[in-house]
Amino acid sequence: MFDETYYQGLGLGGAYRKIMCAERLSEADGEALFACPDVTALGALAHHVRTRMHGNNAYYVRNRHINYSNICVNRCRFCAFRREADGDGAFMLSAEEILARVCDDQGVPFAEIHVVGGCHPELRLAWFEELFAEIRKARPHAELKAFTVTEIHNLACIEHCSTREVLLRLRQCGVDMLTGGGAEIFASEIRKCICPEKISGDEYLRISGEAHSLGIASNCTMMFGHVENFADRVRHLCALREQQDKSGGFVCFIPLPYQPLHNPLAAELPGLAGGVGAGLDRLRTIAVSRLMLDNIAHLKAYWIMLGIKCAQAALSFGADDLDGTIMEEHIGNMAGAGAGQALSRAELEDMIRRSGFTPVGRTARFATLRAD
Ligand code: V47
Repeated sequence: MFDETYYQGLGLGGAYRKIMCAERLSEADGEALFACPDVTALGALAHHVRTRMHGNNAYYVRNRHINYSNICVNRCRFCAFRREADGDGAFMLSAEEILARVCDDQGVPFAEIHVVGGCHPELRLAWFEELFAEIRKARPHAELKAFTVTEIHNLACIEHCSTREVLLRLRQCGVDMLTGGGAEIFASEIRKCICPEKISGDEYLRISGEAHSLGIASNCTMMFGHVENFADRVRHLCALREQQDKSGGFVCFIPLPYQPLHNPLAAELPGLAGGVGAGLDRLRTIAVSRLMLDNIAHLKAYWIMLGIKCAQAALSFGADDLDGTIMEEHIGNMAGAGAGQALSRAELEDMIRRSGFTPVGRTARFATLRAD
């Protein structure tokens, strides 16, 4: 068993004492945790914290992902999904096709509808307003999670208005929350390398805070395992924590392991991601994230990008959520994530039970649902 002496021997005595007293960890603590060679010792600490927060519960959601288009003006170098408007494989769903997906639920409405695409050069906000109003009409009880803050910024540019105005209009037509994508790694020198045209980390945080101030919740992410180092990850986590202190609307943090297929970043930097130790790096990152993010309630083990076995293990390394049924996923799958596109509710519950946890259904904003 791991006791205080064991953590002292690892140089983590200070962090151990803070964690046991539920005190905030410093940036230096975060770096020391990442440097720890014993991933199971980190996992034990993260599991202690996750159990203190959520008991034995592990959450999942009956959800439907919808990617309305892959046409995107940003040319992020890690992205296998995006296309130029006239490029091979570019697509744009019609409102009818989107509504058909929302309603394709075998009579049991999805608890969450998750809608994202690229930063389309022309699509107007009015098109989405009409679409979201239709979705609301068709499935009034589903929670609607739409857009990354990057898309919010893009819509503001197209409409020549402020991001606040875009958010107000989306709130008006029934958007409950924003998705967490687009954060990548906040450090500007990393963004210059992996997503030079995307909004800055400061802008990601500013728009998230603005949404929170309007009562629109959001998730947040970190894409890791590419050109960043541990210090970059710790600073990213601390920036999210600082924003959460100010605006309080982040519901869930999602660590996204970089998928290296069919995107230029890996082609230019061979040896990236997926190599020896990648699985342990995922578990280590999940554990340290749980320990650093003391003010964000939930941590999602996104099975699409982690893989099913790693997502199950992650529940014992600090994660309390598996995401959901998904039904259709392109962003991870096109970049080589091989876990598949959909899981049934029974499969998710089975995964959770076999990992030693109690499955609890939830909505997008983590309102828990009665078992039936
Ligand atoms: O914004 C893109 C990332 C995000 C790759 O909010 C990649 O509940 C790894 O944000 N390797 C989309 N990551 C996914 C996302 C998400 C997923 C599930 C739930 C929620 C939520 C959000 O994936 C993108 C980008 O940050 N991404 N390409 C890649 N090759």
